[in-house]
Amino acid sequence: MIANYLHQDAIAANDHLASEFQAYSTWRSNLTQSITRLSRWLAEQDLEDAQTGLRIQSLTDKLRDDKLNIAFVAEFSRGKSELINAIFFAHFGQRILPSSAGRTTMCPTELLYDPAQPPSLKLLPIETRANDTPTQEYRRYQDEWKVFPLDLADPDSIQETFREIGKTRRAPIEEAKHYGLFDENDPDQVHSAASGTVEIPCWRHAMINFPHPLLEQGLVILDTPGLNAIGTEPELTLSLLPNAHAILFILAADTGVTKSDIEVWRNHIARGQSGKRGRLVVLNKIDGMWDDLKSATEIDAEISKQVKTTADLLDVPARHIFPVSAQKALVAKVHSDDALLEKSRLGALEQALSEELLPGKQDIVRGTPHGETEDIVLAIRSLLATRRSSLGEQLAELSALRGKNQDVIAQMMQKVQADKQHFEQGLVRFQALRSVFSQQTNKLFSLLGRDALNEEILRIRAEMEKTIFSFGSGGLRAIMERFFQDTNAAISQSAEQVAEIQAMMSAMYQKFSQEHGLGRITPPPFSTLKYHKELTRLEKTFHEHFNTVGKLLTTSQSRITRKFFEIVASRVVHVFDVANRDAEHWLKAVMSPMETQVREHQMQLRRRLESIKRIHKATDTLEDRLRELEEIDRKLAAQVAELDAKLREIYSALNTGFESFAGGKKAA
Ligand SMILES: Nc1nc2c(ncn2[C@@H]2O[C@H](COP(=O)(O)OP(=O)(O)OP(=O)(O)O)[C@@H](O)[C@H]2O)c(=O)[nH]1
Ligand SMILES: [Mg+2]
Repeated sequence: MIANYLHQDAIAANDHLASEFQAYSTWRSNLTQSITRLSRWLAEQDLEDAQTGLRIQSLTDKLRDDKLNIAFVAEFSRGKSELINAIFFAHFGQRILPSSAGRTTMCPTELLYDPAQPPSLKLLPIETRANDTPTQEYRRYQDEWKVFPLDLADPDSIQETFREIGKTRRAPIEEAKHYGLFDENDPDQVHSAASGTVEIPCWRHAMINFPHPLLEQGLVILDTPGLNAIGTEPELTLSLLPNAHAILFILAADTGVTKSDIEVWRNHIARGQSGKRGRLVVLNKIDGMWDDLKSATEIDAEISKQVKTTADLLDVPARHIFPVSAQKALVAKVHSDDALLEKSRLGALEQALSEELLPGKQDIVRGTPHGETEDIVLAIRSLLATRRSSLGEQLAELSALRGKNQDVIAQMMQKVQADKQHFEQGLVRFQALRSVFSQQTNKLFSLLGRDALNEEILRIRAEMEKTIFSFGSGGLRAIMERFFQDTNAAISQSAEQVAEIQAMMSAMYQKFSQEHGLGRITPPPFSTLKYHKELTRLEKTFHEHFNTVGKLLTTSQSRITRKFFEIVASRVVHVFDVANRDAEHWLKAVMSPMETQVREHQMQLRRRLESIKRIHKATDTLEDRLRELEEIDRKLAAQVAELDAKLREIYSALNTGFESFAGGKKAA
């Protein structure tokens, strides 16, 4: 029975999100195919060097692993889990994610699908919070997770297994403090800990591997526990939420906008650096306002009024707020009750979600293949152009020999030989340049490398340890400021190094083009701005953290601050890793066209010399040789035309998607 649910057809035809997602996946796979065709053709034509091959490979890998992240964020009990059930899992005919009054979801829960793994629920024990290792790191160590297999043929057992996510236990106060889960300044917590124990979640993070059609296509759903709780993983704020392509913030009509809702909104969502794109506000539980004694118009007016109030409180336009009833929508979908589904207003939210999410995501995804394929094609085209132009020179040279005597031919031979020698002298300079280049590259990598950064992190850790009992945030704040200054400085210095390499290569390109007629190439630009930006963002989060904890730190706040630092540090390491990889690619892109051109030029000189020698010795007739060269030129011209056609094909794959999205929107 379940097998049916997993099938595409099981998704209601009017499900906007599903159909838009399908269009997006098709777009992505068409694009991948056209890039693969280019790569195959280049290989057939013997035009694909190792670097081009790698670039195309990493491009298609990226397109295949492309994920789309949606996060559901709110205070507890606003209906996050119920809304996920209604939007994504209604076709199961029951409530898949546990949803109930009070705190239900006790740890961040990711739903995704990796076909390489069997369907399962994986849980990371809360005890792992005793050390400062971020959850992200634990993803690499599978044996730290407790795995529950899922029997897809049995929804009841799945439901039962998922209840594990909400498990809690009572732990001694000391233990809870150790995990950063107890705050002695919170009167509620102190009150409930009268017995010397407190209730803590059993798990720190949950991952659900589940073959849902949307998850199969790369959707990742993040359900979060009520976010304003002590012990919220800093990782949510620092990496999971900023990486989400869309965030749904959920309020409940029965509670209205409470003080803690506003805190969650401010701390986790509104401050998002990348504009307000993909942020949707949901006003859930509007069914509480349905009243048989009132007319539909009266009810609508009341809902509109609450939407308006909410919009004012959050400072967002009213049209960005979607009143729904998640619970009634789930019931309606399960019982195929169209009237109720309409009344639940879930359709409008689903449509907005797909319109916000997919085109925005498509824009991001589109950027890379566009630039990359254009670069690759340009490099190959310039290679072909060099071949053609030197062929042209050869043709002109040989044509000029028509009707000339042996002496003239001999003179010509000497001239080509002289050219060859001159170029070989130039090559000595090229080799010298290469060795300077590799020295400069080493300098660049020592600035961006892990070693220096790791040392810095160790140093900061030790300094934090020293200040931890001074109970003031001032010392820690100063330490963190230093950390960000140092890391920013390393990036700035690497930018200077990059500029030096760039200037040197430009000069070399210019010289080779003037002296030996090689094609003019401008080394591609390299900007370090995005790394600075990411560091600034991390630093800002840290400042906000200090602002919320205040001047005096309790021991548990110090502990949290330390954990916070570990997450920030691991993000900074990530920034440096990315910078390293980018720099490596850039260096290749700077050096390899030069290498290719030099190699080509050398080959052409050899061929030129060879053909004149043959004519000189009368082994070939001049006319035969000219015809041969003309034939080669025709083939080159055909290659250029074919290459351009392949690029056009990729462009059209890139753009077709856009039209189909626009069409989808109109149809919806
Ligand atoms: N009347 C009504 N109740 C709802 C609606 N959506 C959710 N609920 C109820 O609200 C309660 C909380 O829902 P959950 O889905 O568990 O809320 P949550 O935001 O996931 O809460 P936590 O997991 O505790 O953070 C449950 O009892 C739901 O049945 C709705 O649209 N209308
Ligand atoms: Mg929940």
